[in-house]
Amino acid sequence: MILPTIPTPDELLDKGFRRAKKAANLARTTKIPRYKKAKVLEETRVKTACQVIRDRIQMILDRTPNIEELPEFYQDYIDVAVGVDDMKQALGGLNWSIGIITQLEKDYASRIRRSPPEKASALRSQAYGRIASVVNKIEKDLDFLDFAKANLRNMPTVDFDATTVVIAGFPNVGKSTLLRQITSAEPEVANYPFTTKGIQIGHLKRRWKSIQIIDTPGLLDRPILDMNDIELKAMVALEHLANVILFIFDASETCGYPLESQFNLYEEVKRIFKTPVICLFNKMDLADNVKYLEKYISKVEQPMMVSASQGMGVPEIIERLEEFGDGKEKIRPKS
Ligand SMILES: Nc1nc2c(ncn2[C@@H]2O[C@H](COP(=O)(O)OP(=O)(O)O)[C@@H](O)[C@H]2O)c(=O)[nH]1
Ligand SMILES: [Mg+2]
Repeated sequence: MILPTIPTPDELLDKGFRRAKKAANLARTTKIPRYKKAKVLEETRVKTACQVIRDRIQMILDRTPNIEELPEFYQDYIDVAVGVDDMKQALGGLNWSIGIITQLEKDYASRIRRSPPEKASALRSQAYGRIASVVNKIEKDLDFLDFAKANLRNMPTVDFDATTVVIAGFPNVGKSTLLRQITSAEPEVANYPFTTKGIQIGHLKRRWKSIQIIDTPGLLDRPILDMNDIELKAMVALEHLANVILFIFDASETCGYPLESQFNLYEEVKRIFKTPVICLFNKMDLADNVKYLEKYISKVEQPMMVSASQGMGVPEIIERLEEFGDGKEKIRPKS
């Protein structure tokens, strides 16, 4: 998501006052009766300063997407990354300042018009002081929006019409290998709050549907019970997106995690997500202790035996994925 560039209060004020001076200089060259001149010029300065500053703030509001109108996944994402309430408060602050500046413009324009010419300059200066004070009051809001802009850059580009598959499983079970095998192109890498590596999104186009596969290093690869609130929120965001979860076991245990622990993670994922889960037993080329493996295979529904690095079983996985619905069913307005 690209948010507009956010100025500092000083930049806003500089711009407003500089443009006001220019406008007054321009007005000076026009024909104005002598007795009116000082008042006209000061009024021009106040009005121009107010308009320029107000327009700049309005532009920020206009170019910031309305959070409530975004798909639920993005709302969750923004909430985890920067906080939706804080974001709304900052935008509210900007809105407030526009109202106050509009009021100041009206007040001081009419006061200058009604004042004796020798008082015009003092009134303009008073108006500038008030404008500066309003703009300085939104400093924390501007700061926050600048922080939000930095944090919401490189948000994952999600295709809300595609069947969305989220990959889970311990580190080194073969998630990245599988993602690359299923989707031909290099996966797109995007930021994801509270994962260090960023998420990978791969796309697969079939004749009649598109499938996107998301790998989230650091999020679905360790016991969920260890997670903090924010990590859990990041997981909920994924849940809103996923049509199906692909849980990957390393049948060979060469990843370093015994099947027992892998099975516990699988049970947690099943418990927390309401989304259907497909189980894959990967690295079948290395698995030799069939009896031992059988114990876990028999505990899951419709397991698939694959070898991601050899491409074995990959067409069958794609066929399974095609059975699932697509993103449209997942999008609902946030209650
Ligand atoms: N022998 C074998 N190795 C595999 C297979 N799938 C993945 N690997 C290897 O396992 C290691 C970890 O794979 P990776 O995809 O990075 O796992 P991730 O951490 O879950 O993303 C890499 O060295 C892969 O080459 C497989 O089916 N068979
Ligand atoms: Mg990986």
